Amino acid sequence: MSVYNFKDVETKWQHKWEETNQYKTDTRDTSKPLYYTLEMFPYPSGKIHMGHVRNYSIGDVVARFKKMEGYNVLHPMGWDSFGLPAENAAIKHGIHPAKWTYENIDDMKNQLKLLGLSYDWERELATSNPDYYKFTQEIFLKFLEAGLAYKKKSFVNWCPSCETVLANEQVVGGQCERCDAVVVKKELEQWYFKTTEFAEELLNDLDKLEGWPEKVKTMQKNWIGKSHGAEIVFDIDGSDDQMIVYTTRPDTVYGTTFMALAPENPLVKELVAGTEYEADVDKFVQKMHTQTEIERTSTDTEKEGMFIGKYVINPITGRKVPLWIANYILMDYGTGAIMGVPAHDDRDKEFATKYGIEIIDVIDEDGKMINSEEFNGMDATEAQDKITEKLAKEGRGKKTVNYRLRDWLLSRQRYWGVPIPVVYCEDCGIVPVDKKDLPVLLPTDVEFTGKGESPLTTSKTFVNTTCPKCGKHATRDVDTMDTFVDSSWYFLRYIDNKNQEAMFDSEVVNKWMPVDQYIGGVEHAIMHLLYARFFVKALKKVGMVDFDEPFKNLLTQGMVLMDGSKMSKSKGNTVSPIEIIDKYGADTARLFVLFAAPPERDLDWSEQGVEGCFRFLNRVYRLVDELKDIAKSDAKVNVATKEDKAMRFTIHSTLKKVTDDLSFKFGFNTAIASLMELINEMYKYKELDTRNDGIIKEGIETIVTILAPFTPHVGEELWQMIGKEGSIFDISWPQFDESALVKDEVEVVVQINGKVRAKLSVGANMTKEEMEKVALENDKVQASIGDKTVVKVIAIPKKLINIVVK
Ligand code: ANZ
Ligand code: ZN
Repeated sequence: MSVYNFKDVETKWQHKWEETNQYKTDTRDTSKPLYYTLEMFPYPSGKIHMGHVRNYSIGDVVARFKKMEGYNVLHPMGWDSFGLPAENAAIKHGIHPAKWTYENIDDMKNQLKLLGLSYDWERELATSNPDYYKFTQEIFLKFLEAGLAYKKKSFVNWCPSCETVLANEQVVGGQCERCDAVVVKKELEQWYFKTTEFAEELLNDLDKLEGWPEKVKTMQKNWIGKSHGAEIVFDIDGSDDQMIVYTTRPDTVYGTTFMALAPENPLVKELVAGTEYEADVDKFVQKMHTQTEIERTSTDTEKEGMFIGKYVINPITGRKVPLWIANYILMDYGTGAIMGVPAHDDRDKEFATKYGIEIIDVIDEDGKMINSEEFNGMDATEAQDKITEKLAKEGRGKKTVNYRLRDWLLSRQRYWGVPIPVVYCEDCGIVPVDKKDLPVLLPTDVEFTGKGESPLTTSKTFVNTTCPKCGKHATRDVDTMDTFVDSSWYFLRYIDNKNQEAMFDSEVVNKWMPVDQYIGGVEHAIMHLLYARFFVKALKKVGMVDFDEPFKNLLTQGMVLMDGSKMSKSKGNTVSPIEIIDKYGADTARLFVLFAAPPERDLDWSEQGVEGCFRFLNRVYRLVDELKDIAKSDAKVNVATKEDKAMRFTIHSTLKKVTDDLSFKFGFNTAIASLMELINEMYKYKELDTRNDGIIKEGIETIVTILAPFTPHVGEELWQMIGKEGSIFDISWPQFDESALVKDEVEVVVQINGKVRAKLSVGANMTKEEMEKVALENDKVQASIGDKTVVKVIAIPKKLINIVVK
């Protein structure tokens, strides 16, 4: 008898898999159907956490099951290895970001390997490697050429005390996260990707994504934020300037009692130049720079504004109303200007009430127009169109749609990211670097002071270069790309990661994409998933791919909770996966995260739960160990007794259920639960004197096969223990035996004069005559008949026996 020694078992099989290259995938082999399963790649923080264990265990079951189902499975892993933490480590501890990153990758890779995941490590990539970011730069150039990348002035958060640019997340309540100084805005020229060009497609194609959770699609939909409305043109009194507003409510135009501009609207400067309002407006605009957009538009934030000395003429009524600037008007939404209708807009009402501005109702409680001249009495919904038409006729407005989605600001004033491959030449302006000169390498002679606009400006070797067009002196862009750029195309590179000539072979990529199953955290519902969708659409536009969407099916797994709250470093309530693996083994850790909750739900961590899984694996191990000789024999299935029949029924119905659970839904927990029942039945069956060795053999083989995708090391070990050669993951997923699922006995109803009087269990193949006989002999039936006379008996096989009495 041997005992389950998980350490030996796991080391043994991990080595074996590596030796035999068990998980290597040839992406050019299209002889089998293709299946691409992918888990979101991690940021190399240095340590895996339970969220990773859960994410990757789910993906691993999918990969192993699909492989056994006969697919050529692609299941890669890599590193999202550019980003701020590496740079912060450099500032804090003086370690170079590259050293910090690559050491973390090594550590984390070793930890991941302990989990026994079926990755093809030959496809590993790291976005910070020049042979990856070379192509990130190439994509940037393609987008630039196609007009999908452009440069524009915009504001960044600047901490005057740290003298550095801050990411939005580093600004808390208008203050610097590090030193509490008030953050100001600084205007810089920055690069954008034109995500808005695909706003409509990004919205409409959500309907095609049937394999995505509704909640994620709704979040994206809201983020894109399409609205229908009108643009209305107002004249500014005593000025040649006009003011265009975007409104979703043209029906309320008669109720306009003030107009307002975003403080940053360039029109503001122009209008107040040289007036008594100039100084105060300037102050107000400065103040606005200490509030984030979210704060400015939050309903909790007090509305603030000032009159700027001008009046605006309502194109439909001819009425003059005062022009204000207001904190809640954003520059980059609509036209950066509004018509204020306090009677029907809450924000406007709050503003008007505070500043004593008039309020005019233009719609009554029944939704009918009032105070609106010729439109009075009309339904407001109808008036929306009618008023827009009237304005359009006079050249004063038009129907429009508007999106909340903005273009993607990708410049970051950071070091540890992809250099933007353009140079600035005094004569030629912005000049793209030649493709043959890629990658533009990140220099290493950079100082990490935590100060200044962009660390790359401190490199002596990087900044100065020559213009690819005219050969004269030029300077490089000193910003790097947002790391979301890196993660927007990594799934394409995996398919052809060794390609040095091209980012990928489009022909192969077109065959494998879209990813069949993508798995990751719901925190990526908007940014990453939307950016990746944009990338695919943009790459299609520049002719690199022929599909529209990156991810066919998406699973967003729930969080791992500890006593009901999220496990997190800051809460100090984390459980180290490595400690768990050390104590119970990777198979137990995997089994627990798969068994404790359905994948899309949050999971409560419980050490008892882990112990339970460990005991279960021991129980399976003992069972197989005890019965291994029978399993090795060539015993044949022979169904002689009721118990034989029942055992086979359990074996095959479990197989059927698990196959269903794995094929059509992520029913890992229910699959494991039914496997546990099968094992209980097996424990009972083996004790019978009449047990059949063929059925035992069949049962053991089925148990080991079902278990293998969940706990692959134990799976392999038990497979070998019962005398099988080669890896269990090279066999085909077994088919259940339909005939074993046919029951011998069926339940039939006995009716007397139409009323149900008894239920009987009878042989499924009984004839009508046999059924009649059994029914009439039954005690209950006899009692019901009493002294009445049986007139007629009608039997319907497998269903019922109807007895007519008088
Ligand atoms: C007049 C009006 C009357 C409005 C009314 C609403 C209700 P959604 O639906 O989110 O697209 N708006 C327009 N541009 C703005 C900007 N740059 N900053 C802040 N608010 C802006 O919102 C469209 C509405 O938001 C527009 O319709 C406008 O106010 C305001 F009873 O115009 B409305
Ligand atoms: Zn030049």
